[in-house]
Amino acid sequence: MVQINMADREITVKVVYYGPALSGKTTNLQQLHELIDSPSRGKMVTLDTADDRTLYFDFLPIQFGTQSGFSVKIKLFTVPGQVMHKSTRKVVLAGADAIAFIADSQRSSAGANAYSWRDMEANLKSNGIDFANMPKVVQFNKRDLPDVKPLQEIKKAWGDIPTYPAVAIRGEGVLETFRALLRSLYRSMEERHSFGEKFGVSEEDFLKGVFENFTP
Ligand SMILES: Nc1nc2c(ncn2[C@@H]2O[C@H](COP(=O)(O)OP(=O)(O)OP(=O)(O)O)[C@@H](O)[C@H]2O)c(=O)[nH]1
Ligand SMILES: [Mg+2]
Repeated sequence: MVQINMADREITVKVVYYGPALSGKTTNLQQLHELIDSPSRGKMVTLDTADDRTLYFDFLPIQFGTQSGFSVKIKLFTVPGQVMHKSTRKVVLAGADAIAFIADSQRSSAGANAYSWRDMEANLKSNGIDFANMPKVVQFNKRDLPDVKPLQEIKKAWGDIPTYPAVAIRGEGVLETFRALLRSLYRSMEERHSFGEKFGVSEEDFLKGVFENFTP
């Protein structure tokens, strides 16, 4: 739920990284945490088990200013991918403004990707969130591994939904995915709240605000 605080000139949005177990959701957030300059990024909170599986969620807050004087706060979350954590995923998804779906590119993971996508649709529905209008991008991670689905095949299968290849452990594709998601989020806020006109924050200003805080 986009929160707009006129008194403090502050906009807060929630972004969720969703996907099957071990697809690289936590790795994406860790990479973003490393790439963002420290005044803009908050402390990353990770709640996981001894074997690094997310138990509840990861959380990374990012904050930046725009030319119009509004500050933008982005709350980034990951869900726990393991099937048994379904109810936790539903809670983490509540109030989401945009979703990055992190899929595992290995052919052997196709079933797990599909299961997780349906699980996400169901959880959005039961949270009363409109799936069709949710800003979303899909990342096909782990391109470095053998026997991954070819990108052409992926593009064909996903049609209108933008897909981005990544090797998240090396930081490749992590920013591209995040940038595409924020662009899509901005456009959805523009449609719903006339964002640019009301707050004087253009798309360029919004994306620049985020990305000038990254050191490539
Ligand atoms: N080879 C390879 N391994 C990766 C890549 N990205 C992440 N991994 C590894 O995959 C494993 C799982 O990554 P996580 O980021 O913890 O996965 P997750 O999606 O958060 O998993 P859950 O929290 O269980 O849902 C870790 O050992 C990562 O180092 C990648 O691009 N290539
Ligand atoms: Mg995780």
